[in-house]
Amino acid sequence: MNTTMNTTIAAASGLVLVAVLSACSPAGDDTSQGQPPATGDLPVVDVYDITETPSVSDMALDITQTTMNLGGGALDRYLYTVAGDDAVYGAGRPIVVDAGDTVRLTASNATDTPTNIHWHGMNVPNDQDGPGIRIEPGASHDYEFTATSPGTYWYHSHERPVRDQVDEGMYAPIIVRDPIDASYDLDQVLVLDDWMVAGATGRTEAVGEVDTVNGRTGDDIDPIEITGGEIAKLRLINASTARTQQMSFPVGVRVTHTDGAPLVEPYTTRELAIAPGGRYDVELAPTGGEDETVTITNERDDGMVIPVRYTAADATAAASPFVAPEPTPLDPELLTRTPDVEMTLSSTMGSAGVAWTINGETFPDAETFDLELGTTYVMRFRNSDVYQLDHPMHIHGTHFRLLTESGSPVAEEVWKDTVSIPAGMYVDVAITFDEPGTWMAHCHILDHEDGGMMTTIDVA
Ligand SMILES: [Cu+2]
Repeated sequence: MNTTMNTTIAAASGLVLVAVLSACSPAGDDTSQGQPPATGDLPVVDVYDITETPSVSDMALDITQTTMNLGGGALDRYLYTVAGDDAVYGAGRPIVVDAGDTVRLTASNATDTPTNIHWHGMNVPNDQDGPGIRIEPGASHDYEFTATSPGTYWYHSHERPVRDQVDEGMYAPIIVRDPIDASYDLDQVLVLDDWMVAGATGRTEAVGEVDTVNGRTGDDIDPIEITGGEIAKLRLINASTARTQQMSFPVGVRVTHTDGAPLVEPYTTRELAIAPGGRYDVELAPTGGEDETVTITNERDDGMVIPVRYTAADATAAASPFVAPEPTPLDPELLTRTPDVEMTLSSTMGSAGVAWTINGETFPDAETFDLELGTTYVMRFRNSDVYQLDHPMHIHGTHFRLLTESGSPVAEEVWKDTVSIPAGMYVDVAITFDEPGTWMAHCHILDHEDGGMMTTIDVA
């Protein structure tokens, strides 16, 4: 694996040239009269292109209900938005701040259901984390915390049933910028999701049939525009409540961050499997002598297609501004230690449908854990689910380091807040909490979380 700072990614030769789109009309603002706004009618300004977006740390957020056209159907959904703002945020209002900023946000609940906000992946004080707060309809709540670590995060409801709230749109990106991010020619957030417009396609989970990128679908998905010699930072967020997004890139992209955490050893790939709740930051720096439009796609034949419009230039590939962190020493004892905490993930058929369990019980009856502040523990997630489903486990309040997968050491230093536990496998992680409080641990397939696959870790 290449660790040189200025590694660049050249376009693979032999790329199939997709017809270059000419005279492409911008996303229209000619809303059909009498119809709810279609996602294609969202403003021409791409609010998820944050290259020039100023950092704003004091803000008001309205949690609203609205109707949109999506994939040919009218969709009732929730929306994180701003009162009086003309922009329609198809994937919620992005928050963009600088590392070290104190975020002050007043969230007003204009929906008819209680809700709250969880800052997924962000190390915030326990009383700001979300699950312990309830914002009643018509009420508001002030959140305040310091955005300590730069990275790609998202914020979403953690009010049960969490699946209903998140699946129907109670989420948005929150980006904590590193000063070096200003060196990218393009800084683009890509929120991936699927929506149930006609109905669910999943067996036991809410899997929608309409795939979206930043709340748009089909031909309405904004293209990524890039010229030879430029370098883009793409921040991929999987907001799907149940589906792992299997992303394919037209050229190699360089992965710099997992779940907001910088990689000691960035790597180049053309495939990324992003579990629900997970994020990857990648760099795209194509070169080549001909204009062409290629696509970033997911695994579905009729899924998301993100056009990449490449303009040729007589330029060498751009150097990456990314600076990899120094490796964190790993105590080898952690690799062989009997786990301090073990969570066995499974499911049983109960009278009310499938019960999703941790150590044989469902939340709030599942085994809880008492851990000491600042102590490093080995935590094992064992997937014994008879349904042979992967379970992406998310821990609040900290990141953890991957140690082993079914006993095999993870070769690279990787930190995550959400890790997919493949069916029949077990994954050991090293975890240290630096903030006291009661923290949630749960599957981020939110049907499973609501169905019981959640517990708490008390840190003192
Ligand atoms: Cu699960």
